[in-house]
Amino acid sequence: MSALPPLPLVLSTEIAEAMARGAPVVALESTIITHGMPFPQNLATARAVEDEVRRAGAVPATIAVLGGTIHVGLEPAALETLAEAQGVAKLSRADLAACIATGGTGATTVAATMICAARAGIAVFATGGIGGVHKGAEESFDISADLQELAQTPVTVVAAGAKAILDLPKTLEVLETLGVPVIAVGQNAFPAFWSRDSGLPAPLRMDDPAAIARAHKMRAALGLPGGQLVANPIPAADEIASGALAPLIAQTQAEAEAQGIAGKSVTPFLLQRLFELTEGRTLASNIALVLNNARLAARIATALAA
Ligand code: PSU
Ligand code: MN
Repeated sequence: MSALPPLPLVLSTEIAEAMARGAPVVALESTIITHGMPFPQNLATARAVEDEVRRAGAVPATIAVLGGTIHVGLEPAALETLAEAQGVAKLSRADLAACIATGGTGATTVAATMICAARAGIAVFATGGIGGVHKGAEESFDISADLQELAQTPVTVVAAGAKAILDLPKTLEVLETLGVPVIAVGQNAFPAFWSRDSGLPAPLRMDDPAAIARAHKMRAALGLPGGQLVANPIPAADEIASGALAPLIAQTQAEAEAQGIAGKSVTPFLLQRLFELTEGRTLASNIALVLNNARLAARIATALAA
């Protein structure tokens, strides 16, 4: 085989500077912007999350592939273009190299953002909720590549648990099988994205960001690949009681099946339908929990950098 091509990865000026002085940096994904929220709330949220990371003393690095180059840290104009664009590709582990090789543009999921963050030397990443094992996976085999990525790539991901549209017991089982630490913060229960309590105990609990940072380093010292899932419950004021959502989740699930929605389209379809059915309440909660995760991720990144 001939020599490997150089990886087209550029850091924004702000991120390059931050990395050079060892400042805490928090990676942010772009699929939540292009596929997870409607315009214009997606753009407002992306900006607010960056501001929240800054206020908490770290530097935000939103990641996307633009014209065949991985961008770590998006200029404001690029963020705006991405938020307004239609039909942007959703990139996971399987799509990333092909998109770059063909000069394409795409938004990175949790899995792809972890890969790009790790290549850029960023260890902490904040998002809303990770992908997981879908309900009915015993038939559909729909299990997000995010779970495998947590097993392989050394990034600590702060999320409000996994989305309640998923089969949470199976998601926790797969994470255990893959050896991914699942760490609840401030409570014993595993959170369920829009609700604080999934009714399932989290395998681990750590309330101190510095302890989470030490555990991240200890995995590296042990020579273990992979990252950690930090499960940060949505603030109480912003949660939607799980009982209220369950019938709507069942309804959207049935609609997805009836319409033959499969593969990458499943998660965006379910999120969009729940947003419609709750008249925007799921979106308001989603925004609140991402901001909350950005704050915690900044504290973990700060402890790691110290
Ligand atoms: N969290 C959100 N909204 C989202 C997602 C996560 O609050 O839109 C995205 C993430 O990018 C995650 C992806 O990686 O959904 C999971 O998609 P899939 O189930 O197809 O792997
Ligand atoms: Mn899937």
